[in-house]
Amino acid sequence: MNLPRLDPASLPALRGKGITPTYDRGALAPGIVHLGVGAFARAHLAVATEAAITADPAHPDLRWGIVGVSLRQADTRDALAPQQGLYTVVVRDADTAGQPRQSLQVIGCLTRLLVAPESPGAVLEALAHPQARIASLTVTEKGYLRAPAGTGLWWEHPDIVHDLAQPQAPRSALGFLVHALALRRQRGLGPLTLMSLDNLPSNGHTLRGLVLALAASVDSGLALWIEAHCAFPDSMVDRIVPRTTDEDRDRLAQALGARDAWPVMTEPFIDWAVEDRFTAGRPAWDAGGARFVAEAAPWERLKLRMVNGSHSAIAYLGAMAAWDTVDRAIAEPALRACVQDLLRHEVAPTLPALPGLDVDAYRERLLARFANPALAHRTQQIAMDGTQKLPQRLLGTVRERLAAGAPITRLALAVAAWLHYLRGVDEAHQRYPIEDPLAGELAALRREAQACTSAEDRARVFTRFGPVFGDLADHPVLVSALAQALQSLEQRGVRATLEACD
Ligand code: CS2
Repeated sequence: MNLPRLDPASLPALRGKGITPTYDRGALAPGIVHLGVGAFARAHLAVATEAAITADPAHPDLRWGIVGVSLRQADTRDALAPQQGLYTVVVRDADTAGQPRQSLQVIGCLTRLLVAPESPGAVLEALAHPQARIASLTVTEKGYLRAPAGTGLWWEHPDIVHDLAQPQAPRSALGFLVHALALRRQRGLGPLTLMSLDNLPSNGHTLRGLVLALAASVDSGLALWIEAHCAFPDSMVDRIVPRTTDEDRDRLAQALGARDAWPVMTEPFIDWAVEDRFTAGRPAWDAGGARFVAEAAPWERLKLRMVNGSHSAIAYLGAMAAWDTVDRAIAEPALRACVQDLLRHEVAPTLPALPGLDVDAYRERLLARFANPALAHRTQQIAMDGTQKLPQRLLGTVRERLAAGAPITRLALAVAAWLHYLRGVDEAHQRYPIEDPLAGELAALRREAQACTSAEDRARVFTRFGPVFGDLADHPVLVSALAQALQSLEQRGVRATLEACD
């Protein structure tokens, strides 16, 4: 069927009522500059911002248009420029009878798209725009350029070296932020709120440390100015947003009555706990599911350990067993039981009590989210970048459990599943690449481990990998738990290992 492209002209004819923007998009100010305008930000930040703009439909708050910046690829801009930034959020799940259902919303607040490598100057100017108030980031764990074996900035990283030499044309998110703040200061403009929306513990605090370190090496006065004037609220973000497929696009076109080249697929659930510390105002994001909290770190810990920790466990076990998607994997009774026990007995006891939180209900709702059959979230997608994810998702919990003398059987199985995954071939003999910024180091580590004859020695070698295990190197209880899990995965496979998990 010959359907029109989604764009401002096609809006009036779209199927479905009340799914398109009602305010004057052309009047939106460029108040938010978002670095890393991938699927997650478009299904989370932009959805909450759209709700905030229209919280009072009679008086839309037009301060909050989003300028989306891609730091590497041009694909998002190429797809969305012909649509003038319009795209569809497709919320999918199944009804009580198991029938798939979906609801659609066309988002209007993404008003401009930039590709940093093509026009770094335009990105700096967007951040230095007098009407910009917030710079937000979803650049993934590896985008923060933290030193592999430490907590500070990775000074030797080629992008940092480049950004110090080329202030007019940075490459990294940190480089753009620091050099744009220098421009704002020079021009006598106000400061920005810098808001990380990535799955990192104390993400605002972490961002602050990195920005201040880089700024201090550019100009110590700049670092002092940023410290005194910019805010870095911590936030916990939660929404499952799988990669969009061609089939998703085709299905959406039929439902919408227009072709959208760059829609996002997500679940009904959305959560966002963000500290209410904004230096130049903020949208009423609570109209779109956000909660303003005094301290976000405990919510981040809950989310990283429960949601992301179990997600990574499912991803590695599922990928090895050739269970392609999260819902397929969690439908395996032995995997579900193992994840449930991991959450209940090994993760939950390490969590702080939080006002209004019923951790059992949180866990059961999480398992229902994972079981959503309409998302088809690929285990291989979640499996990428393990070195960047495991420390905050699983190893912090391991560390605390070990210090308390508490059992770590299932946590060790999850970590061992990652180590096992590094062999690059699943139980159905399918090969896959190891996508990780430290892939070279991991390949060398695996070679070293494979040269050992006992599982115990192999596990010991793995624990000496500083960027992931840090001070847990050679920990005897961890080594023995990992050795047992690794041996079972290697010899008996995922299913039998899970079935034997008591
Ligand atoms: C996932 C997350 O890809 C991953 O690593 O664990 O993207 C996860 O879907 C979100 O954090 C859920 O909020």
